[in-house]
Amino acid sequence: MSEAVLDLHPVAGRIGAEVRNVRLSGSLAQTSIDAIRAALLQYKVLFFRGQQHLDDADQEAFARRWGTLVAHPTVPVRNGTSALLELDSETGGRANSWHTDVTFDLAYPQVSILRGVVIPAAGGDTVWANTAQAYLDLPPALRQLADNLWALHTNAYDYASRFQVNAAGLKRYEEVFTSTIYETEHPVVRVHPETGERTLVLGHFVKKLLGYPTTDSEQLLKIFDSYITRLENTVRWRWSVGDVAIWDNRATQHYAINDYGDQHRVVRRATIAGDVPVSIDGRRSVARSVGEAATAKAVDKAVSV
Ligand SMILES: O=C(O)CCC(=O)C(=O)O
Ligand SMILES: [Fe+2]
Repeated sequence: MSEAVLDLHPVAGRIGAEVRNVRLSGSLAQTSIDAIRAALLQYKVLFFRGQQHLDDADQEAFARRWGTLVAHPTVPVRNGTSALLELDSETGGRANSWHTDVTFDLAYPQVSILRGVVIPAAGGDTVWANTAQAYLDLPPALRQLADNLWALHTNAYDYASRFQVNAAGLKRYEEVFTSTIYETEHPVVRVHPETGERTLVLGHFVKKLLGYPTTDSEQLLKIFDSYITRLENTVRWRWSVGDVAIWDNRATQHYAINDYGDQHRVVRRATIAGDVPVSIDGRRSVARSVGEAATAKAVDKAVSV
């Protein structure tokens, strides 16, 4: 069934659409799920207002319609749920850094489904960027360069240098989440398994570009990141309680704006298992090492999402 059955309202010019008149649930008709998936592939992120009827179990039941629900690899699931990740501003859950979810994992999630539970009176918007359009925006010579690049993604990096994490928060997460280190090599350009589009696979889990000295890698990454996050390539969502955002995690990055101070904000995420990325020349991503790292510092919830 085509997306024509959906009441679709594009939000920004290049990414994002609101879907009206749908009541999300685990028992939606398959034709509706198919139409929502088709719209998601086109718009990359979809927004549904007024879904206050969803509780945690309902969110998980809806998420299961998309595939296999997967828990975050290192952050404990929310109590009473099978796989929900809660981001609570009072316990450090502020993802104010551009990323694609869980790219330190080999087959990182295909789709994330986020529900607004407690939303500040002002602030706390989330922004998504279109990584397929960013690829197309590259000048041909840069595109050619990207086509041949691979990057090392990891959940272990010096996050304190990149985020405004206070000392108490840092210590708490180091104590609580000292855990498994993941390292994965992904192509910088992957072929989307459903649309065939080429998308850039970068974001804050990238440690470096393979084959380049660190300083060169940093400079090249800055160039590619600038194409991903330019404002024309993004959509910004002003949350209300009960809103649900669904994004194609293979074709987007996102950033949760941390501009709401001490106001409380809680969102809960379900993620759907993805597949191993494939480069344009048919090579699959490679997991370098997955194991216990006794001396490794834990990765905090805010920055490991
Ligand atoms: O807090 C948000 O709006 C987004 C957080 C995030 O990065 C995620 O849920 O994956
Ligand atoms: Fe995220």
